[in-house]
Amino acid sequence: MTITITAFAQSPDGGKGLARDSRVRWALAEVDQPYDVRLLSFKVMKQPAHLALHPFGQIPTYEEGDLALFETGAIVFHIAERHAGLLPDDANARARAITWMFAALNTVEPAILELANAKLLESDKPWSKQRLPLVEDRVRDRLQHLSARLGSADWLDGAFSAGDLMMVSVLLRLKPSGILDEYPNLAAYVARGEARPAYKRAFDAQRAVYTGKPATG
Ligand SMILES: N[C@@H](CCC(=O)N[C@@H](CS)C(=O)NCC(=O)O)C(=O)O
Repeated sequence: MTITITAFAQSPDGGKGLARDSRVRWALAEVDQPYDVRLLSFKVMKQPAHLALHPFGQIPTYEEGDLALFETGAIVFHIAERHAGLLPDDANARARAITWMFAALNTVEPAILELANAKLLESDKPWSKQRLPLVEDRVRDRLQHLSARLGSADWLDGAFSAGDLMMVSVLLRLKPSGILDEYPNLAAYVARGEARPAYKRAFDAQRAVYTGKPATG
């Protein structure tokens, strides 16, 4: 059955791989599933046809036959459940990998998004300079704990899993800030994720939207 995802026709990051379709593309590449991409303008994302797929008018969405999903956590989880390679077979290890997906999305990503918003949307506010260090320190707090848990391991819990895919995806947004480099094991962890052939395929596929090549995986 054909899988179709949605992505920005014009991503604010210009193809740096930070739009959240990238993590879905990465999951599909890891399990070797082809997919089509429907590119949407910001205007179309807020219109009824897309709102029927995504109640908040965002990307990405995922369609497969009569199944339509939104939220990258749910989408990557669905892909990982349906195809071997992203979740361990052992039930407890599987539950732990799923836990890391939630940790990435619920515990680490909010602090990182707050920092991105502080820089992008609040830099002209009179209180911005005072607030920024507080927001950065909240990110550091999360990274410090994550760094301590990862230690010298390659991945968060044994073999690479959907938990790592989600955590690396979330951490990637920090690269330009320099904060990630304060935690060399986390910087190396992200680099390991980016070095995976499936990540590279996904990155190139989202980048192709800007270089004029076909936007399919
Ligand atoms: N929690 C959602 C967040 C989705 C999200 O924020 N999508 C962004 C693109 S990365 C978007 O569509 N932004 C445009 C908007 O909100 O209008 C997920 O993980 O899927």
